[in-house]
Amino acid sequence: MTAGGRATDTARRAAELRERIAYHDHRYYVLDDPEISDAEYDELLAELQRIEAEHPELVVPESPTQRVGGAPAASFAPVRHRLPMLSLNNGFAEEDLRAFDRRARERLGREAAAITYMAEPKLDGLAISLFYRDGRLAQAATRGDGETGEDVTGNVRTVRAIPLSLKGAGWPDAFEVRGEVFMRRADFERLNEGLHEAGQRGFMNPRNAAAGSLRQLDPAVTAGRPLSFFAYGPGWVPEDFSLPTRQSAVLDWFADMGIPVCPERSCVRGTEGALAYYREMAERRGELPYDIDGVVFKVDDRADQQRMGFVARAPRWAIAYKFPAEERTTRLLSVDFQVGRTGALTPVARLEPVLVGGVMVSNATLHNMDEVARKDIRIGDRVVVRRAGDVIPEVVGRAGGEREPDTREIVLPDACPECASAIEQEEGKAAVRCTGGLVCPAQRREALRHFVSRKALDIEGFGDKLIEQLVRAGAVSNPAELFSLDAQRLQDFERVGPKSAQNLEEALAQARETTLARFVYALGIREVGEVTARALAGHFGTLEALMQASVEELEAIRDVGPVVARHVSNFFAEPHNREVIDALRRAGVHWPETRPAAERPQPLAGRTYVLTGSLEGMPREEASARLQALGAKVTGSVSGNTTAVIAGENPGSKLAKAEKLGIPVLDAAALEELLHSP
Ligand code: D41
Repeated sequence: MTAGGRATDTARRAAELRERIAYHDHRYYVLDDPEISDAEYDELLAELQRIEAEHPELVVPESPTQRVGGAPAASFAPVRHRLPMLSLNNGFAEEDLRAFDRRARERLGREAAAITYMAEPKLDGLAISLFYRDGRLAQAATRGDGETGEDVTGNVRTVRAIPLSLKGAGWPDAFEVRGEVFMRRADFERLNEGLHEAGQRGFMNPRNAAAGSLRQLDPAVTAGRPLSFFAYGPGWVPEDFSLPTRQSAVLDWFADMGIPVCPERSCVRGTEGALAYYREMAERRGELPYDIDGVVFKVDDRADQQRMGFVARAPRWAIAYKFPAEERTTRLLSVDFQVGRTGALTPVARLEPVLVGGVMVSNATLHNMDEVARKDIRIGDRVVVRRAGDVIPEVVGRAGGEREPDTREIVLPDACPECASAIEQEEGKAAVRCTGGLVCPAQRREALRHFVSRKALDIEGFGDKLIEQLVRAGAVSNPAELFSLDAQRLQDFERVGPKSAQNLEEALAQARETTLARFVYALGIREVGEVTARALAGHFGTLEALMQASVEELEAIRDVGPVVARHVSNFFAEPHNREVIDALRRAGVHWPETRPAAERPQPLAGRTYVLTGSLEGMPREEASARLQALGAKVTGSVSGNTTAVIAGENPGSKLAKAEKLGIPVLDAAALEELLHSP
């Protein structure tokens, strides 16, 4: 045989090995039905490695040998998602599912007919976006806040369950797949065993293991972590590419390309079909090779999905029906009172450690003293502890049976346990508060933790331990003072080396550029969460306008009730708060300004709508005029700049275009809402 012929044979063998390895990855990670042992798999991989070592020209980027992990990164680069990664609305009871189905039928005008849903287990992992270009994995990003995630391509390339190149042909030049990265229970247990043997701490549960492994800065570490992946839906696809018309068919198409999808997926009809699926999964939950925390139902027809659109970051056409939270019984050893950001004292139960839903629980909230009284809980009692997903474990109540003889009453302290200030109880309110305000180190600490948190100013590196030290040392007593810290000063603190001090200084520098919504949220005004903060920022446009707003003006904003309006107004009336805000601005914290509301009575400014089909109860011309009066632009053709398409009866091609571009579609009812929102 000629030298050329041998080279060809070797190339052929390498290709065959790559194919066989991909096949076995699929059997293992998708079908949960391996045909060969780990040792046999390792032999295939070793042979391929040998060939590639001798013939480096045969190495291709999508070879399984290339899943070893590249160079460690200093940080993850932000990735802006081409289409936002939405979240799922949750249901917890049969009634929630029935209501979901009823609304879906109403919205689709099909009260009588059963809707087909695609059902699948809800994996307990983390959502990621995969971007394929020319059939090769080009980029992977975490979900992040849904708008912007982190580039974890290096890590994801090490995940054997995720194909580096797609099978078959006919895929678009570029497109995005979304799914969940998770860890199977057996893999998790094996990983923990290995970590323990190496004298390292294991992970609490498979979810933490998956999240911790994916967010490793060193891909070589991720390469040693047995992560799995199932795709749950499409992301961005090119304008001129037609996806299959059904959700279930999209997933079948993914499977054809070698992208793992959950084999438990199934189409069901109506509420009854959905409930039967839920019950079946609840029963089989323990047999599945991975943890699930519920099931997800999605309207299967994608045109129907488009018609239904979404509200506040979650599609109207999907629901996660969660399994009931896990509960265990244990003993209440003692109760401490924790002071929160707003001074509220929360009774925290110290418990005899107990495993609840895979997590060791030794602390749980008792919420407030009214709840303690209502549940008649005493120290020494046996209590029921519940943990659901990521929420803080809570004491649900006293366990059944006779009360032990030696229990003690839970008593509220007469002063703040952190600063000894007086405590007060607002009339008619359960919450008890420390009156120390920002004199109280606990409140300072919590205010700072909130200020630097991800949804606030997102200042990386300021962990609980560092904040605690900063407050104790008197280095920082309010958020503005954070900005007077430099690398030099930060090195004075424990566990802050020169490198991390430099990183902290850079994080502070970056955080100075923010948005008004984040800034308002970061202030930590009582009951102002990110959604309210966004509403306030959007409505007023400038901080000055917001600070001057009257309670009446605030109350008039949608989603702002009288209580929140008062908290906002009180917050800005407080001289100390105004001083901190001034100091923050002097420290260089800034955001893009928009014009104040008074000059901008146009709440829909900057939005572009396209009308199509005949709208119930309103001629299209009228709809157009009213939208424009509120500042919106109304155009005739759908493009990337279109905010939403408003579709009535017999919509036509504009609807299809919107669907391709992933542009939200509103119906007549949603238009009404839009016209009446402030
Ligand atoms: O299994 C899951 N965890 C899962 C998550 C799933 N099966 N389907 C999902 N579908 C969506 C929509 C409907 C928004 C496309 C999801 C998620 N979202 C999701 N996961 C994390 C945030 C959102």
